[in-house]
Amino acid sequence: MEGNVKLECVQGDITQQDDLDAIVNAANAELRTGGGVAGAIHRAAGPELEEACRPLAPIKPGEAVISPAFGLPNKKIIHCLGPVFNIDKPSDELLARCFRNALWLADEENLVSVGFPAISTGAFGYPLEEAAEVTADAVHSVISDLDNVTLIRMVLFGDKDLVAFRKAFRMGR
Ligand code: AR6
Repeated sequence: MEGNVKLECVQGDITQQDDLDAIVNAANAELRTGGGVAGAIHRAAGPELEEACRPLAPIKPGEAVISPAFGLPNKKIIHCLGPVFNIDKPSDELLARCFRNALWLADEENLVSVGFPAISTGAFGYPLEEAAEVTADAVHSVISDLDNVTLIRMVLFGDKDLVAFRKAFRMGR
């Protein structure tokens, strides 16, 4: 717990977080289906999602926009564009902005629980440990601003990702 906010790091699939109000998509600028997290979210949500996202695109690195969740069990999907590591610069600030903007947006929308994948650590090439540190700092930096969000869950796909994020969030194992 940090104030009124519970922080969790779990291993799992971001499309299987039935108890969360919102999940975050590691999107592409055009908010199209794509691969990785984005592909999994769009497949699970159905084709209406791409349709609903069209007027919201394009987005810039660090930006966050929100849509309905359609076939997913959550209320909303928050789409963030992470930086391509060392191409979109400063990569650490742009990655931090994703987490801060997504949490502020969730809070404004009265959402109480939000799940994040490890944005930018797949196709966008951000080294895992560094991304985990930037993420943990960014999350901690906005917690005191949040009035509605009371649960933030990092949903890590692999073993190594879980270890790196638990370490960065000082959770031990
Ligand atoms: N649940 C949780 N984490 C996942 C899942 C899942 N279902 N699938 C993959 N991961 P990526 P990026 C992990 O590439 O680096 C897309 O094609 C994965 O192991 O999805 O921000 C978009 O269209 C990795 O650790 O996101 C964009 O073009 C992390 O999620 C681009 O990739 C992020 O991997 C975005 O790249």
